[in-house]
Amino acid sequence: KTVEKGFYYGTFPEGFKFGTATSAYQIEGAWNEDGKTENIWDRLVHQNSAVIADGSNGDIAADSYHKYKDDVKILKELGVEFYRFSLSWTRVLPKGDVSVISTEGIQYYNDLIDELLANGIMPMVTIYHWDLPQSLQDLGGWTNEIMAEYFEDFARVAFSNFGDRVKWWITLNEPWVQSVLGYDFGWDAPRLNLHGVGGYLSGHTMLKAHALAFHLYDKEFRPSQKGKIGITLESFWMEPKTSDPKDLEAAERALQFELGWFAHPIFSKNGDYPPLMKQIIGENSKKEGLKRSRLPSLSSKWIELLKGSSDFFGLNHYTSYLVEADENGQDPSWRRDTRCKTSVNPLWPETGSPWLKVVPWGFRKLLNWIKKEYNNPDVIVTENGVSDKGGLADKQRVAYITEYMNEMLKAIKLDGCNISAYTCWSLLDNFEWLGGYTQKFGIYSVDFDDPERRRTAKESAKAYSTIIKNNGFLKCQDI
Ligand code: PNW
Repeated sequence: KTVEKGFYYGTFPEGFKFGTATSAYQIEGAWNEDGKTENIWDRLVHQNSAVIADGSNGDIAADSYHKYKDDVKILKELGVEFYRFSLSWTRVLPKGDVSVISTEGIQYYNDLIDELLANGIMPMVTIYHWDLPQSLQDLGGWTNEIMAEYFEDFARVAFSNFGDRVKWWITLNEPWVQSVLGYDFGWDAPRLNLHGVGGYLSGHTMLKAHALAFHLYDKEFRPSQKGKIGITLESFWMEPKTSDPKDLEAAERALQFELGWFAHPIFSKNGDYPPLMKQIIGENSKKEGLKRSRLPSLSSKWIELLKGSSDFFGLNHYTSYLVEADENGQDPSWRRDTRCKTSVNPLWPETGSPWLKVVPWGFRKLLNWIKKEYNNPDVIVTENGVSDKGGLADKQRVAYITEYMNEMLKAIKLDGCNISAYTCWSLLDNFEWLGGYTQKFGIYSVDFDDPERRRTAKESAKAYSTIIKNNGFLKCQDI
């Protein structure tokens, strides 16, 4: 029997790849060293430390700027095939634009990439993971469409300096989080509460930025460098709260407003924003007496540029929500436009992050939704993981990784989903944005009181290592 008590015993398809991930601001530190200048997170933590759970910042973080060799050592020990990290924009381009290219910044990433390759680990590079140069934020940040071109310029610097060795590129990490949490809710940097408008403008620019970088790579770099390039989107699974058709529709709406917003223009057959979003935001805008929709429209030129502009579907997934139809949120706002209320089942186990409950089966449902909605694209899971409050005996993380990976295996073997890689978030305990250092996501702990920032394997690192070694779940394995 392959499935026993809901657990699938078996292995991942041949060639399936395992990795782990971090992002620049969360681990590098050295915030103002060697010419690096201020980005939007530097600005937020220095000006408004009260909004960070422990008043902390990423000034030193895990100090990976100096300790990258330690990072590669543990990656090797883990046995992962690839490492996903991101580039710090202001470390490479201190002015935000290409008038100055930092030799030290380029050197740092060259050293890291070379160290990885020397140890047989493939680099997977995210060009942008939320740390916009403050100088560009001063021009309006992602609400200003010109940002798409600044991003394209930055991407060109990345491809031409690192593309001889980097064969796996991710343009943007989670444009939904950057747009909604950064420009609509007013939580994350740049912490603008431009509800109902700013998030959609930001998302619009981020989509264009992605398309420009994709086509730049495709035309000018792919022929010689022969790598892959895609985008990473995040999504909760949205489970209808009841079987009332109203709640079924609400759950579908919630998925379209989070994942569909960015996935539909890129991965659907017709392209453009999801019809549901266009219709609802258009109607709401009209009711509000506006002359045009708060959701900008994509011209046919951009619809064509966006369609199919990703070699793979990068997916970050952590948890699920229960969804019911409701009118709530500030008027106007992204939340209100969704006409949904989200909640959780009190039986879902809690973790170190208030928004994250353990719901492994939601992962399989989400993977199946993507398969159906976007014609079974090649999915690369670019993040999945869980937080706790710390400690090396992280039993909950071992269970989380095991169960989520098992649901992913079922999606592959039983449902025919196309999934070719899995990335565990995160390699290290790090600066968890507004959560500071109070929410630990690492499979390695970092001693933040130790100037050496010593890294120590947690039980989950060993468990993940075993899954990788076995390429899945063997019957005899003690789980
Ligand atoms: C990811 N949410 O984002 C990020 O890519 C990582 O940088 C981060 O450390 C990790 O998750 C853990 O939080 C998310 O509240 C953050 O909806 C928050 C949400 C979703 C994704």
